[in-house]
Amino acid sequence: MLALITGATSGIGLATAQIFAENNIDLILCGRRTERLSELENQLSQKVKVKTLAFDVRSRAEVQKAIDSLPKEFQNIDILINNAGNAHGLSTIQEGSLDDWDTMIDLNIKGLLYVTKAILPKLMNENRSETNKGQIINIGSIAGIDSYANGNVYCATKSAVAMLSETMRIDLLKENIKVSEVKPGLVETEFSMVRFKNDEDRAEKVYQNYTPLTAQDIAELIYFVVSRPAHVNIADVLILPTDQAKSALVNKR
Ligand code: NDP
Ligand code: 8X3
Repeated sequence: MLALITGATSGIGLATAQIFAENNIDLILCGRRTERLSELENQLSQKVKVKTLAFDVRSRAEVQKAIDSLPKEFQNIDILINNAGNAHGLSTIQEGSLDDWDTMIDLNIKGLLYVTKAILPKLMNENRSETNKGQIINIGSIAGIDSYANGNVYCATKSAVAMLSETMRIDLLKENIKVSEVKPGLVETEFSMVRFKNDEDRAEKVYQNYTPLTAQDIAELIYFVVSRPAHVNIADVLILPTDQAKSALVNKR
């Protein structure tokens, strides 16, 4: 089995790369931070075959060039984890930054589409049989189904991921490809550092006084989803910290 993971340099993508390697899944690891990609390659290539690709998912040209550069042994991709994504800013619609909005739309929606489009010819491999399904897992969010104050554009991008996951499942029904969406609640990663533009105090507060999910929790779920038998598709999962009931309802002590 060979998986391509976007956003493998931190958080959920990194934890997923590690759990896949422990379970003998070869890896194509993507992100922009090349040093982190090299470190990961050194670490995980002790266990499985690893290829790294540094590109910005917002650039159609970079995405296509990176995928076209894959050597023959990394062409037959079985699993695509569309994980690269972030929130940028947390403001009302009247105060939000157009640059942040562009970044989120380009990253969370268009980036997911560019990568999917470039990988699909490889997933729709003619050697696929009824027992050898391809699989796409899109990382959405509770934010895509449950809005919160100041979440506007981030929530909208994750809502788009939810609808794209459903419609991709319809379009790929006859192609032997499963499509799943995993929607996490609050997970402690670099997500809030990115959202708050490296304001450490603000980022830390997001995860204080309750127990958030870890990236490992999400990676374990993703591995569960990819390790089901061919006839089972875990199509849509919401995973929350026990201390969270809705986007904006957290049992803080
Ligand atoms: P992190 O900030 O830890 O990881 C984000 C990853 O995305 C990094 O590997 C980063 O790599 C990559 N990335 C960001 N921008 C780009 C870009 N332009 N091109 C290519 N790669 C990019 O956050 P998480 O692990 O938490 O987030 C992963 C996914 O989970 C996202 O889709 C997020 O929306 C979703 N999610 C997160 C939740 C949370 O509470 N943390 C909850 C629900 C969903 P690099 O910078 O090297 O490019
Ligand atoms: C990330 C979780 O609540 O910050 O999708 O939107 S939240």
